[in-house]
Amino acid sequence: KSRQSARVSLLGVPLELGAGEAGSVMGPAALRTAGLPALLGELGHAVVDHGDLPHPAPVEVDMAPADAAACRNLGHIAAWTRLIHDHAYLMARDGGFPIFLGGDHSLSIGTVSGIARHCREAGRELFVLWLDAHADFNTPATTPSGNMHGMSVAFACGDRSLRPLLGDRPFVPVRAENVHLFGLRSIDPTEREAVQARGIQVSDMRAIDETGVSVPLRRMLDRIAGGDAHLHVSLDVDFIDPGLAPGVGTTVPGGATYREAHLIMELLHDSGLVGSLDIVELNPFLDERGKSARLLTELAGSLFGRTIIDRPARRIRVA
Ligand code: HAR
Ligand code: MN
Ligand code: MN
Ligand code: MN
Repeated sequence: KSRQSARVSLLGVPLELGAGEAGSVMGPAALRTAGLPALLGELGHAVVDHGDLPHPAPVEVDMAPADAAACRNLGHIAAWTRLIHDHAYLMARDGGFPIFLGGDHSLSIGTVSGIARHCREAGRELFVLWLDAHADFNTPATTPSGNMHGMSVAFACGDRSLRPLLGDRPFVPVRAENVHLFGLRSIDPTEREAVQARGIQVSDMRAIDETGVSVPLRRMLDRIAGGDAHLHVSLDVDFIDPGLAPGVGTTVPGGATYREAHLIMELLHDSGLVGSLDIVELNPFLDERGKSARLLTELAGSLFGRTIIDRPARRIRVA
């Protein structure tokens, strides 16, 4: 848990084949260059950097032919998924706080499933906070692009057509009502139907404009607190407004402001509920002088206890 001094395990996932545009393969290197490991160390955490995963050879995937044809780079993504899942599972079981440095968002197919598998063994309920402009709830049958980074949440919630990505590893679904899409402002019509039908929690930018980020976030944290829970945070760079974080292939106007993004991290830190983190979609090729990598590093700092000034823990009642 992030509240006190943590044992943090960093794993670079230089993956870009799930995205429509090349460049996020350089994401882990940019986050290290921006000083993320050093910052967490300065904040008093014990940081172990496991380096980057090696690029695996593609595998055969036992998927229905029409579905397989709809997925770009399927054999590669399946190989990455299995490798990432194995590492995420072991890192979570090891008891530290795993941070996955991406890499495009298809890496979360592996991280969330690996962590879900550990949580089931540990008897812990898994919640997922998906900080993203997008829903990532497409399936092979609905994807408009074939890009598998747009399918990670559908996989986590149990879409059967994507199940073969994991091969013979045990699949543990995340309960749809435990998934919170936060910052949403770009969703395909078929995704919208599916998200609503499944009962996924959504705080779109309209809701955030009306109440700020703290009301819906505190509501989620209040729901989680008390039980034996693990909160996984998946931070897609395009959650943040493109003016602040241009280093991503899929910018969408109207994203989170600088302080909204920091406040989320500060509230998450104070909750002590977060157990793992993905930082994904950073594309250094599109960044402006390291601006996005630096902001992500700062945000990780806020999640790991960097504060402006000390303050007593205070619960604000939400409506
Ligand atoms: N919904 C579109 C698709 O599936 C765009 C998805 C873009 N995804 C990301 N990750 N950038 O959030 O192709
Ligand atoms: Mn390892
Ligand atoms: Mn995403
Ligand atoms: Mn996105």
